[in-house]
Amino acid sequence: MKDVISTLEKYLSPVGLAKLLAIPNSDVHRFVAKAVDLCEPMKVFVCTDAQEDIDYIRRNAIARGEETELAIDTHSVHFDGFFDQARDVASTKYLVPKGESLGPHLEQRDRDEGLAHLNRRMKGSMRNKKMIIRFFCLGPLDSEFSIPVVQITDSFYVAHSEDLLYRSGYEYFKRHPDDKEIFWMLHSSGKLVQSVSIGWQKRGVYIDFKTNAVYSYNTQYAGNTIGLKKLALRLAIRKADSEGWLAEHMFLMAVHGPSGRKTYMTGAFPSSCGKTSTSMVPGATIVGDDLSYLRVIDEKVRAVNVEQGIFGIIRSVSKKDDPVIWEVLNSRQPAIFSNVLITEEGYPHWLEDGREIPPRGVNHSGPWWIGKVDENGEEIPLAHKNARYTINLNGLPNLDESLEDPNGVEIGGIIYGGRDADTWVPVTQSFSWEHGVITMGASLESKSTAATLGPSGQRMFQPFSNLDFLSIPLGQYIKNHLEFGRNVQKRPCIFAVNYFQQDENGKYLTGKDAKRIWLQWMDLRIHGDVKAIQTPTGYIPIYDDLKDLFKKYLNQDYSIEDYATQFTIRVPELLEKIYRIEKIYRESVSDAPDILFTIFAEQLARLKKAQDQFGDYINPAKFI
Ligand code: OXD
Ligand code: MN
Repeated sequence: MKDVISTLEKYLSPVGLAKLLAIPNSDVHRFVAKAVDLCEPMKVFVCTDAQEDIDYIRRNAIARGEETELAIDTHSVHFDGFFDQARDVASTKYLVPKGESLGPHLEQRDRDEGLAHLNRRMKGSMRNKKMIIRFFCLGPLDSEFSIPVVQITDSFYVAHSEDLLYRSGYEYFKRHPDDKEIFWMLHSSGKLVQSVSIGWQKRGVYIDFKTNAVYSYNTQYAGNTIGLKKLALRLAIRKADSEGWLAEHMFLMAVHGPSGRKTYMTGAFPSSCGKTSTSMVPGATIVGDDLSYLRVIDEKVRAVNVEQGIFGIIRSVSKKDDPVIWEVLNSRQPAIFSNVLITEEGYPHWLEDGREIPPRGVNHSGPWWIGKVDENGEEIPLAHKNARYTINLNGLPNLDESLEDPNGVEIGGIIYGGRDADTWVPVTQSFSWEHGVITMGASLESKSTAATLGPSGQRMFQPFSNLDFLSIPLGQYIKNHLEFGRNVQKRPCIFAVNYFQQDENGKYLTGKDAKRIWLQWMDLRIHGDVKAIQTPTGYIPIYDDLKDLFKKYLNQDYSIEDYATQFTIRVPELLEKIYRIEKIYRESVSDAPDILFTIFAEQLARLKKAQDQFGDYINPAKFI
């Protein structure tokens, strides 16, 4: 590349160049110069934090057909290609220098080969397009948690989504000229037909952790393209590893307990396992639904929401089960719907929304009608299972006041959960920090969902709900968790939840509204307000406490029979789980800490002892 400024002058207008050079950081200029030199855009738009620039992005997303305005004029819809509907984990790879490895669980490619491949894919890829340059900040502005990000994309939909999801950072960049710790994102949609990326067979995402840069091409699906979401998470995990904090796939919310007390909790569940609906439960306040950074500050665990919006799964959002989200999605609050069905009247519909199915409309397959089939003769549902909505958190009636607090909030509880039909009870508290990290976080399993490409419904190893995004060896990541809790005065309590227990006919054993009760119980436990039953796998609630909570918060009579079924300790399944997980750690995690095997052995011994005494399926009353 020739000189940075002359390259920029070749591609940027005088106005764009002035906006860019107002950021006094030569690393920023160099990254943009490299990007224009590689992608050769027809035009470049530098987006500041000014409202007129932000309006320009949305207007263009619509004018260029990446989005279509809906009946409610603040709403729009975006469609991704038929085969570009989820995160492509297999094609998301770390660029690893020769001689290094991130272990068998992470997709990786030789860095030199990968960079050469990227250059081939991206060279000239924006020749007839406009490139957008945006500046953001992950975490609240001007805080210990802040990470500045430059995002370059040729998709106005991506840039518009980021407006709803992240904190604008142009002025932040101007205020911090010497910042060296920037994340760099470059996305190119590739060939478009009717504004939809069609090159999915050659799509890819490369993470170059040596330079904190991520490159994504031939895809539009937000999980593969919105650099600030899961792509930045991968870089943040490495940064956190080297700086002694945690970057997690966790919601952040406040449970409101007795006498107006608020207890902040984070929760890690894999995608499409209830993070958003948990953080939005009636009676609670939300800080974030997907990504949190956790730091020890003054010997307390404090956390922030990395984001400022929600890219939520819309399937099964209904007026009855999700009244808060429903209300927001039917209001004039700005929203982008993706891969839903749009009726002739311009309203969005989605799977399991509790309404009558419209006979026809438009969805990710084009015009749609009941009974439409794909090329294999399979019926196309009215909307994709992974259809989404994108909204900003500001304006939510249940938004917690701490969203922009630069110091974050103090965490009282950490929750792990997944789609588990037959093993865990609805809620358990760990015996200790280490017990929680190992038997709940590191042992998490969940059925795969439509949020990632590939078959759904298969039991998967999902440690900390973060395996898809890990960028350091798993053993090291576990050691970081263990260490993190060691420097804390009052460690957060660790809990495991399971919303997905099923009976032998596949019927769910708990109602969707019950998650509120498990949260209220956790609040009581964190503050030492109730006792619990000690089982081989942790502490579980006493029936009378749950009975009171069901009455108080849901006005429901919780029966002792339901309690007994839900909280039965299923010893064979629990033993099987330990064998499965231990095998994975023994065979494929060479850096697993020894304490992990000790804690597994202790749990195994407790379960076997209980089995000898009470049998395979143990009524919780036996442990009193
Ligand atoms: C998400 C995901 O979109 O995890 O949050 O897939
Ligand atoms: Mn997620």
